[in-house]
Amino acid sequence: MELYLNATSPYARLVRIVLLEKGLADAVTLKWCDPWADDADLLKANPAGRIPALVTEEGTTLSESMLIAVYLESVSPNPAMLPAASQGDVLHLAGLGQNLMDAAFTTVIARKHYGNEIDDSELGQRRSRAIQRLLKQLNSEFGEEQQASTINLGKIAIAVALDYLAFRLPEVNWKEDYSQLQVWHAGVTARVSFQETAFV
Ligand SMILES: N[C@@H](CCC(=O)N[C@@H](CS)C(=O)NCC(=O)O)C(=O)O
Repeated sequence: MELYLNATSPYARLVRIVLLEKGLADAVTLKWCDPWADDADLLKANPAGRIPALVTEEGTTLSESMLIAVYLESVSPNPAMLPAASQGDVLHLAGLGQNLMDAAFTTVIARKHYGNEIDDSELGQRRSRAIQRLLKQLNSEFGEEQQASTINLGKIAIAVALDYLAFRLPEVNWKEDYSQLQVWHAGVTARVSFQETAFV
């Protein structure tokens, strides 16, 4: 398999972490690229020009991080990232994580293209409020009952989104405001799969 990616995409990092957790890293060739520069090989694989894009052994290209994660679950069911017994809970968390990722990523890209004043626009304000509401909810959901010893797709999505926030929007300062979440996040990101894929 081949995975088109860069080092700063939270979506590509989620896929890499799933690969590492499943012991599939050696089955994939990493194709580093710049999706914003219309990389020719990436455009051939994924006409949307977005990463992550996974080319399977059969030569089929998959896009969208969550869809790629679902596919990898079928390639290598164990260890399960989407365990059947708790699928509803895991997908609930995966959705919260993906929404946080989207709100943070869109903020970063909007700033890059239109300047920081875009934060004051109607959409910029909506994204900012969504980030705050999501953080509040995640902080309340990750109490002591949530152990960091097991991992799944939902926890991966949330931990990557939180890391991305700290990396690209440090002024949000979520670690200071949400101490419960910070403790949970530190436990998850201590895993080798997170350490090996840290944002740079
Ligand atoms: N919903 C997609 C988002 C993918 C995405 O936005 N990727 C960004 C990089 S982080 C990208 O390739 N952007 C290039 C573009 O939009 O042209 C997923 O989950 O994979």
